[in-house]
Amino acid sequence: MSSCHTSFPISFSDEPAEDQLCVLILATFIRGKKEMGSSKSKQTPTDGSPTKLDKPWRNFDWKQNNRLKERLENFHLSNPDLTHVKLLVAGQIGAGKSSFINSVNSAFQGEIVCDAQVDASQSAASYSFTKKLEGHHIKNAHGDLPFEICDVMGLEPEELSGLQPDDVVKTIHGHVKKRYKFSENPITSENESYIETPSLSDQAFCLVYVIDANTVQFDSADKTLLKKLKLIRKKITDEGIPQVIVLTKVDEACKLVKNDLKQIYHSKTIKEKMEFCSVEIGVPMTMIFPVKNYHDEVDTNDDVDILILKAFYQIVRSANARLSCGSSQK
Ligand SMILES: Nc1nc2c(ncn2[C@@H]2O[C@H](COP(=O)(O)OP(=O)(O)OP(=O)(O)O)[C@@H](O)[C@H]2O)c(=O)[nH]1
Ligand SMILES: [Mg+2]
Repeated sequence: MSSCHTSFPISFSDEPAEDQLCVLILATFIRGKKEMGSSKSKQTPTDGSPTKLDKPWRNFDWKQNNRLKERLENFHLSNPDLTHVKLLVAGQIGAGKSSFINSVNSAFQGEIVCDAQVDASQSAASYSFTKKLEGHHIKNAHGDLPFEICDVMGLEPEELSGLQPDDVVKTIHGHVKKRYKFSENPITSENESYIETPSLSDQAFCLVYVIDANTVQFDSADKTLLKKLKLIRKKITDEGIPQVIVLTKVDEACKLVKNDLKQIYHSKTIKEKMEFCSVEIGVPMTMIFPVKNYHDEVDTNDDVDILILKAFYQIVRSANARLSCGSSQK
C-alpha cells in the first residue's frame, strides 16, 4: 500500500478503511429504473408526494457561491511544476458524466457551456455517447483554471462489452492518449495510443464516479457494474487515489427537489439514495454530493451552481492532496 494518504477517509465495505483513498466521479446505474426498489414504500407517503424532512439532514450554506468560486479560481496546486491536475469521471452510460463537466464550466463562466458532447435524445441508450478519451479544461471568464476533467465512455452492465475496468485504471495511470477510442478490448502496450512512461500531467489524481439518482438500484445487471467498480477500486485504492461520488439527476428523482432545488437536504428520497450508494459502494456520505446538472436551461442559476461547485471543490481538494504524494501509480 502507498505510504502517502490524503486526509479523506474512505472505506469500502469489503476492504479495510485505511486502504480506501480514492476520488472517483462515477456515473452508474441503469437508465429507466425509476424507483429504488424495496425502500420505495418507506420513502413515499401514501398520497404519492415525496417526504419532506423538517430539519435539513446536511448543513449547507446556500450563500457560499462566491467563496467557493474564489477559492477555486485562486487554487494553487501542490506540485508547482504542473499547470493543471487531471481528474477522471467514470460511470454508467447516460448517468450525466459529460453534463457534469459542462455544468462545472457553466458555473465558472456564468453561461451554459456545452464543450463535452451530451446525448440530447434522453433515450435509454445501451451504448455510450462518449466513445473517446476527451480532456476538458475548466475555464472561467478569464481563461484556464488549473483543472482538467477527462471524460470516458460509460460502463456497461454486461461483463464483456463497453469500457473495461482495466482501461479506467490505465487512464488514471496516464497510459492512454487523448482521443483514444475505447473498445471492449482493453488497451495494451502495443497500441499506438499507449503511453509507456506517463508524466505526472498525463495521470489523474481523482476518480469521480457519476451516479444517476433516478436509477440507484442494484439488481443483477447492476451487480455486474458493481463488480467492474470493485475491480477498478481494488487497483487504485492501494495507490491512494481519492474517490468521490456525484449523484446526478436529483431533479428527476424527487418531485420536492424538482420544484425547489434548495429542498435537496430536506428530501428523504435523496438522503436514502445517498445512503444506499454509500453502503453498496463503500464511499462515506461526506464524499457523496448530490447535483442537478444543467441539461435544458439557457441560463445558469445560483442554486444549481452551488451544488456543482461544492462537489467540484471536494474533488479538487482530494486530488490536490494526492498529487502532493507524487505519481498516481505507486
Ligand atoms: N434532468 C436531468 N437530466 C440530466 C442531468 N444530467 C444529465 N442529464 C441528461 O441525461 C442525458 C445523458 O447525459 P450525458 O451527460 O450525455 O451522460 P453521459 O454519462 O456522458 O453518457 P455517455 O457518454 O453515453 O456514457 C442527457 O440527455 C442529459 O441532458 C440532470 O442532472 N438532470
Ligand atoms: Mg458522455
